[in-house]
Amino acid sequence: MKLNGLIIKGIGGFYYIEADEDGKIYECKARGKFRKEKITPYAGDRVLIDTDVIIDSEIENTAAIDEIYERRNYIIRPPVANLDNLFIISSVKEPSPDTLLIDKAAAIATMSEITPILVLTKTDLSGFDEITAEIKAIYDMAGIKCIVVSSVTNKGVSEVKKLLDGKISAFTGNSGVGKSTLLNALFPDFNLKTGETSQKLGRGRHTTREVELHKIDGGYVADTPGFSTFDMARQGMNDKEQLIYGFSDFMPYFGKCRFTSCTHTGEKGCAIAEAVNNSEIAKSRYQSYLAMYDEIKDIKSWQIM
Ligand SMILES: Nc1nc2c(ncn2[C@@H]2O[C@H](COP(=O)(O)OP(=O)(O)OP(=O)(O)O)[C@@H](O)[C@H]2O)c(=O)[nH]1
Ligand SMILES: [Mg+2]
Ligand SMILES: [Zn+2]
Repeated sequence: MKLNGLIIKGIGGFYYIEADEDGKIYECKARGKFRKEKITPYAGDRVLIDTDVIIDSEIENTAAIDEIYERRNYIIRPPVANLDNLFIISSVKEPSPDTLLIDKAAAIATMSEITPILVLTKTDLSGFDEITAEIKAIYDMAGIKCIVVSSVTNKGVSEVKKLLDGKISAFTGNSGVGKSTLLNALFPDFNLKTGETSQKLGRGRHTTREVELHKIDGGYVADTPGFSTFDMARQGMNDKEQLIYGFSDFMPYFGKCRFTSCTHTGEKGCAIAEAVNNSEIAKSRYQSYLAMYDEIKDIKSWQIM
């Protein structure tokens, strides 16, 4: 029997697919043709499965993935397809917020037509009100929604929940920022494993091991493993001319520079640099653009995957 479904998670070459027709979870293998075509099935992919294929006689519902339907969008790290929202989770402490990292993730989302939403966690910890306000001001100005939360006091949690309902979303961010903890605060039934942050490293220890979509009110939300570094080549972003489209707050000034060839990296008469000087664009956003431009410019072809 052929069924349509959604990939919930993939581990070690096995994929778990929720079928539309019966809501059951099927354990699947992908057909060899995908490997030949270098297509990796992602969580969030819509697929056609063949339930007559038995991959393990010990397991009740098994199938093979026959077809992966065209993706609306996808990101490479974390590997997820067909997202509405990318929640960029950043903690005020352990690890400390990093605007370059936030801007990289926001740019990847924006370029893929996924809505980036910033969530500042651990704001119950004392002594971080100033940094919280500072970061919120940057993203309010950039037109990126910023929600201040605490999974301990539940502050802001219902605001996050409202944005999740009816949508497909993924949580991303450094290891230890509190992605799984926040998901547990939102949906106690998930019972996700959470970790301790290491005092020595000031960050988490990669407690979440794989991307998994969880069913919620009319939608899905994916917990993902944290990362410790975030480089542009690995995100498949290697075209410096395209980078500007990752910064929606720069768009009102785009095309208004003196030179049409302006790369906005210090040329005379750059409308974007001028907007930064006039405090119409946040300085840290522009600094991130420059750092990312520099990083992409130096990507060698062997780094592109
Ligand atoms: N005080 C405080 N601690 C928090 C909060 N959210 C998370 N933590 C703590 O931060 C640590 C890491 O939380 P996790 O939820 O495991 O972090 P994660 O982002 O899922 O990490 P990975 O799965 O490794 O990517 C745990 O010790 C949590 O208790 C919060 O809002 N306030
Ligand atoms: Mg986790
Ligand atoms: Zn310019």
